[in-house]
Amino acid sequence: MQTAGRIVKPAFCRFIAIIETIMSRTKIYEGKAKIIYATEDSEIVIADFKDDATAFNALKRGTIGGKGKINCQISQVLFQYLEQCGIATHLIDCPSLNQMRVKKVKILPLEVVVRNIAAGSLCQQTGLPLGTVLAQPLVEFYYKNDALGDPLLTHDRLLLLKLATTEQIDQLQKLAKKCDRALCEFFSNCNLTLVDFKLEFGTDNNGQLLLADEISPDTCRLWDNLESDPQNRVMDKDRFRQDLGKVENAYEQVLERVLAQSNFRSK
Ligand code: ADP
Ligand code: AIR
Ligand code: ASP
Repeated sequence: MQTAGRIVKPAFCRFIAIIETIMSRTKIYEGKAKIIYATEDSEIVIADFKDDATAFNALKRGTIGGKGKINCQISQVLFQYLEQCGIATHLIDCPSLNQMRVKKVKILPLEVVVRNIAAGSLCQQTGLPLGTVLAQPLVEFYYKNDALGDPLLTHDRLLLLKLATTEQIDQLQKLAKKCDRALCEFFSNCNLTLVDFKLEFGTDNNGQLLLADEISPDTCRLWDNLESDPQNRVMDKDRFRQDLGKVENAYEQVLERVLAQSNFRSK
């Protein structure tokens, strides 16, 4: 019996350990740019940043070498900075260069876009010339729904679809503008202009609204202040969208400047 116990116990423990490892790495969701894994704590998930790149609602697909590690590090610095500015985010820490431990949230199916300068779909849909400086930041809500092509929402459509209450819309607008002010200042110190960007928010188990997902060259338009050429100045996913080349270089350059700025701020 004793011999059997000695044999059974370690084998059983190994079995439990394997199950625990598998459980702790259960893939909850795989998206276009990240994989979300469960952890042993039901309130925490791991966001694994991939090198995969898509554009135009995944009509265009490719790979940007090193993007996962770059976007994860940039997002970490920016979330830490926004926390210092009083904005609650989902960030906990980064166990590796392309993995972020975050508070699990229920994502609001909204893409909150803030624009400082006309570019992208704003130009296509309104005819405003590229580069027009907006008198004040424009906050827009898009329905986060790939099947529908992420359509632009009006205030009344948000209410109609019960995507947010009037109070939540107001709160999200204020938060988005606060993020914009803080990020414009941060990027300006990196010699980058924040043209526009997309945010995602979610609610945690206590119902608290947290800034989630990522903030990176995949989700921001960033123009290099040291470049006047309209193509050379592009430092974000537009290089991939528009086949401008040197995509990896641009992402690496943004990371370098963001890290330099974060080191400067922490001194
Ligand atoms: P997509 O779903 O658009 O393809 P990603 O590939 O970036 O995007 O996948 C990451 C998914 O994880 C997104 O759907 C995003 O809304 C979601 N997400 C981001 N942060 C959290 C979080 N803290 N908790 C749960 N889900 C999150
Ligand atoms: N964005 C919107 N959906 C996904 C992303 N990444 C970001 C773009 C751009 C901003 O939102 O990267 O910074 C506005 O995009 P658009 O296409 O509406 O002009
Ligand atoms: N994120 C969307 C996509 O991957 C839109 C874009 O970035 O162009 O298709």
